[in-house]
Amino acid sequence: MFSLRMATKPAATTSRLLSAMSLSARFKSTAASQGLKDRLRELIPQKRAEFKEVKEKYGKESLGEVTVDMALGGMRGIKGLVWDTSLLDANEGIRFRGYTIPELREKLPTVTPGGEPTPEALFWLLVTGELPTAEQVKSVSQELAARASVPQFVNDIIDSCPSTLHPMSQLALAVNALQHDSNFAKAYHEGISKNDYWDPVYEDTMDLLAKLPLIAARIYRNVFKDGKLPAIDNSADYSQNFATLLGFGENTKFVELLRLYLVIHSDHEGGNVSAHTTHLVGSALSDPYHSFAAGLNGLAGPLHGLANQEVLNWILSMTKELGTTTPTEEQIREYCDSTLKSGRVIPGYGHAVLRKTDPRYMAQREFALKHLPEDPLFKTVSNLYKIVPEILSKQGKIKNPWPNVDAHSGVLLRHYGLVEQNYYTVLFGVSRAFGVLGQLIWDRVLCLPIERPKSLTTESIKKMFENKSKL
Ligand code: CMX
Repeated sequence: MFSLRMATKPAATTSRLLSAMSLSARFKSTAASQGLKDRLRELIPQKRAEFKEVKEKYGKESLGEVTVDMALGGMRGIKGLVWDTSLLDANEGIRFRGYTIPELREKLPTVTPGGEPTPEALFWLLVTGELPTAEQVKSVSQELAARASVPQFVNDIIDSCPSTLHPMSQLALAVNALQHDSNFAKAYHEGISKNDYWDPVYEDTMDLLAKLPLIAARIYRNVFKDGKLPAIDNSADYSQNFATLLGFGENTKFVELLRLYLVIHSDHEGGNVSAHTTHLVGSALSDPYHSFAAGLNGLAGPLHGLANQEVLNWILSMTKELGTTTPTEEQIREYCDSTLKSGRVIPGYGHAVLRKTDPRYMAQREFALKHLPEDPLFKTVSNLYKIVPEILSKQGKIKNPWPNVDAHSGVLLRHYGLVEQNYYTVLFGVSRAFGVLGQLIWDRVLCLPIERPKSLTTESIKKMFENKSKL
C-alpha cells in the first residue's frame, strides 16, 4: 500500500521517507518504557490476522436487512460498523471488552482497597482486552501525569473565552487547538506507512488524555472560580489529579465518585453520536484531536451528553416552582405531565438501544445509597425512578421508559459541591475520551477504511417501492 502510494506521488523524496522512518523509530524507542504500548504492539499481528480471517470467511454474509423505517428513523438497529472495545445489549447494558460494570467494579484494580476502579485501569482493558495488574495501571497513571502539560497558546485561547461561552464549546475549542502538536498529522505529512498509523495515533491519544484534565479544569476555574490552577502530582492517579485541579481533591469520596464517573461514561459501543462521530471523522484520517473534538460537539447535544445538565436544570426548576426540596409523588407526577404537555422530553429517561434501566444509572444509585442516602435531591431522583417510567409508558410511544446514565450523575456531583450543572457534560467528555480514543487506536491498527454509507432521496425511496405496491 505504501509503495503504491509512493509510486503515484513522485514528490515524495528520499529525505521525507527517511524522516518518516526516523519518526517511526522514535516511537518504537520510546515504547521500551511504556508497558501499555508494548503490550499493544505484541497484540497487533494476532488481531490483524483475526480481522483478516473474519473478512475472508464471512465477508459475504448478511448482518440483517435494512428497512425504509430504519433509514428514515435515525438508522436505528442497522449493523454497519465495527467497535471492539465495548458492546451494548438492550437488556443487559454495556460490556467493556466482555465485562459488565459490576464485574469491572469487582475485578479492576483500585487505588483504595474496596474502592472504585480507575479510568486508567479501564483504558488498559479497552486497549488490550486484558485486565491489568495494579502495577500496569500505575504505569499508565504515571505516563499520563508525565505527559500532562498544555501549550501556553492553548491556555491563552481558553482564558480569552467569555465566561458565557458554554464549557463544552470551550473544551472542543481547546482540543482542536491542541491539534497543533499532533504526532499523527506530522507523521502522515512525512509519509508514514499505513501499517504504522496506529503508533502516532497512540501517542496522540495518550497526550490528549493526559491534557484533558488540565484544559477541563482550566475552563471550570475560569468560568466558575478564580481562574487559578494548582499543580498536579506526578505520583497521583488521573482522577485524584483531576479532582485536585477542579478544587475537590481533598474530598476522598468525591475522588472515588470521579473514578467511578470516568469509568462508566467512557464507552457505550460505536453507534452513539459522540462515539460514531469520532470514529467517522477519524476514518478520514483526521488525527485524534480533530476526531475527538468533533465527537465532543455531538456529546454537547441535549439528547446525548448534555442531558446530564438538562436533568439537573429540570429537577431544580421543579423544586423551585413547587417551593420545596422534597416534592411529593403527586407533585412530581403533575410536573412530569406538564413537561410532556409542553412538548418537551423528560431528560435522563429513554434510550435508543437499552430496554431496561441503564446499569450506569444503577452503579451511581448504589454509590448514592452507600454514601448519601439522606440527600434530599437523591430522594427526589429515587422518586422519579418510581414515577417517570409509568408516565412515559402510558404515552404509548416511548420504546424504553427507564432512566439512562444522565438521570443520576448530576445529583451526585451536586452533593459534593460541584453545583455548576452547565459544566457536567465536560466531565462526560473527559470520560468519553478513554472509550472513543481507545477504539480509534484500533481503527488504525485494523486499517479501517474511510466511512461512506449510501444515502437516498425521499423521492428515490418512493420510486423504488411505488411500482411494487401497485402489483
Ligand atoms: N420524554 C418524553 N418523550 C420521550 C422520551 C422522554 N425521555 N424519550 C423518548 N420519547 C419520545 C420520543 O421523543 C419519540 O417521540 P415522537 O415519536 O413524538 O418523536 C418517542 O418517544 C419514541 O422515541 P424512542 O424511539 O423511544 O427513542 P429514540 O431512540 O428516538 O430516542 C433518546 C432516544 C435518548 C434520544 C430519547 O429517549 C430522549 O430524548 N430522552 C431524553 C434525553 C436524554 O435523556 N438523553 C440522554 C441519552 C443518554 C446519552 O446519550 O447520554
